Amino acid sequence: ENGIRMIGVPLDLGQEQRGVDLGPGALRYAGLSARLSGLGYIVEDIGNLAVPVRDVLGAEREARYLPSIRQVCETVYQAGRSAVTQGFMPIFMGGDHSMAIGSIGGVTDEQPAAVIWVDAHGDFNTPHSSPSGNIHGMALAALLGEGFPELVNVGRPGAKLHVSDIILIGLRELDPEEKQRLRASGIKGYTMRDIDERGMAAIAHEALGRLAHRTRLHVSLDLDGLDPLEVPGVGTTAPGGITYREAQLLMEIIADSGLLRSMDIVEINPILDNSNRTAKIAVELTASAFGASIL
Ligand code: LYS
Repeated sequence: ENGIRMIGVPLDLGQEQRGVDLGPGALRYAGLSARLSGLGYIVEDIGNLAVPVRDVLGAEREARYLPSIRQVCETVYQAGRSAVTQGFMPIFMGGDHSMAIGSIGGVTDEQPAAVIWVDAHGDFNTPHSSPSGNIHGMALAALLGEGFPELVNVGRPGAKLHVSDIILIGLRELDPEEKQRLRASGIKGYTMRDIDERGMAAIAHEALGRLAHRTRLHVSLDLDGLDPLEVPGVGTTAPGGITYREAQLLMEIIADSGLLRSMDIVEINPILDNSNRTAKIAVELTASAFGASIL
């Protein structure tokens, strides 16, 4: 595949903060398309998928917007599946992280893929374990077959990933029950302590080694995995995150693997940002993941 397809998903229903629906525009204004075509890719941007506007969904609020999120994830799934079938590498521009239920489902429709999930959080809550009820904190659990059946069964019935297909990097903020669930799951997660002690290069190489049973890699990049001092434009900040340099190194090592086939860029909230800095950094990280190098 030498074509990249950009897919906007202005979904903000998985959490409470307004503004994350503006993420796709922020990435476009930061020059994502031009940056990738400058690397030699054919890039097409299919615009934004249809997402219901929160302001007209009053009655769904009690249900945490579950019906609408399910519907959007179905649409994202089909867009991801079509992109892969047509030989494109999709980049899903969020939107909040609940979108990944559709994107990762869609790109694994025909063939399995491994996933590197960069995040401060585990997104491993179920409706029972979640203290907030926000569905963006349940996305990974749904992909592994747990939680709302409406989300587990998006696109095709059941889990979309095996425990061994997924690696979390950047963890530092887990809810009490979520922490227990994650430990019991057997999912490999690298915490900030791991990164501090061992360095990002060692962790990136080890993570890719653990995922070597798959020939295709999806990166799910939640910008809150980075340090909020560097990327202030996110809704659920946690201090002490991945530095810009560490994130660049991770993306460059991912590029070296030659396995990257699809990506999510989620949780950018331009309203909370300084002059679109977060989207600009996201564009640079995406370029590195797709092969940009300094020299
Ligand atoms: N763990 C928290 C929750 O479930 C935060 C999730 C943040 C996801 N970006 O609400």
